[in-house]
Amino acid sequence: MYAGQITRQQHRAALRSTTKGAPLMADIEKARAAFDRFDADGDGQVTPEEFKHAMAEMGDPYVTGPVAEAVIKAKDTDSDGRMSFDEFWAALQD
Ligand SMILES: [Ca+2]
Ligand SMILES: [Ca+2]
Repeated sequence: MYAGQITRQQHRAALRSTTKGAPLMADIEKARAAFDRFDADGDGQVTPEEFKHAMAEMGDPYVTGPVAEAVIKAKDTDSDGRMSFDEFWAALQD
């Protein structure tokens, strides 16, 4: 029965590592790469201006200033007018 206890613990540990809340490392790296593409000056915050430029470079010139602002505002949970990686990541989890 000692072995059974160990198995139960291992089982619980395995469950923990695959819970929905625990993102895969590859997902974070992918999100980080996407975020870095927006964050042109690399300060860890994406401004509406940076977002607009990035979208234009990716072939979408129709994202105007007000549109970019609305997109950033929708993800900007601490309302500082810019999107941090945490806010970007949270938006991806929806
Ligand atoms: Ca920036
Ligand atoms: Ca923010």
